[in-house]
Amino acid sequence: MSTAPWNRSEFEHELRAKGRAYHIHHPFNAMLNSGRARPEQIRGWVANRFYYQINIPVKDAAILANCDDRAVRRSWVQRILDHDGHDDDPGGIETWLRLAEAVGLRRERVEGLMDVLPGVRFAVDAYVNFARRAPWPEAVCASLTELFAPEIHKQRLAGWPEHYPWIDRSGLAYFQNRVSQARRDVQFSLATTLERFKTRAEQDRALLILQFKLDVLWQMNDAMQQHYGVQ
Ligand code: AHQ
Repeated sequence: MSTAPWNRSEFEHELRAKGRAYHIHHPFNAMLNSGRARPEQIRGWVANRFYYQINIPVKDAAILANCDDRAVRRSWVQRILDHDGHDDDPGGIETWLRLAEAVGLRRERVEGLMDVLPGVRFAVDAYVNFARRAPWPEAVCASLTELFAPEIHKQRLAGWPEHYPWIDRSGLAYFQNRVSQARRDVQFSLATTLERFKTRAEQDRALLILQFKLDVLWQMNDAMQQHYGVQ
């Protein structure tokens, strides 16, 4: 087996090839985005994904705390602002709560995390704890599942208004915001990963890290499918 490192485009190709395990292909997500979900399944998904959303800035703050590179911190700090909000931008967490209201959930119930399933909680906590302990470039690499995120957000924006006319369209603003934010975020995290994972052993490690994060997202869907069913 070759031990020579991949060149930049080969390494990027290997990272992008992991997309076949992205949760866009999970049966629960396929049900959501093909219009087959019942309102209580959508409400369950929104309430459980809220736990992921509120932990993203916590995860990103862990990366900042571990990062000794000022230029990287200057770029990465934007991710916290995107979710927590700043100035007159309410941020992604508030926008997710507006999605929750649009699907018929009460804010207090969602913020109280009453519906968060054990499998969702454990998967999200595994991601945050990984970011706390891993060298910051490894946690940057884990965020590369967002290579595949614009597609899943565009699927929701294209399909939900027709499939779920009972959801006020303004509630979908989160997905609209993430299409451009994910594209911007991934530019930085991909360049950083291609730059910092140089030997073939490091590149193989990067693929394992990306698989771990793909498993986090997949497990969240497994837990929701088991609890809410899929038809
Ligand atoms: O809304 C999402 C988000 O803000 C992020 C941050 C990023 C990370 O740092 O790991 N990953 C991510 C993702 C978001 N939405 C998911 C979805 O399916 O709506 C996709 C997810 C990702 O691909 O990692």
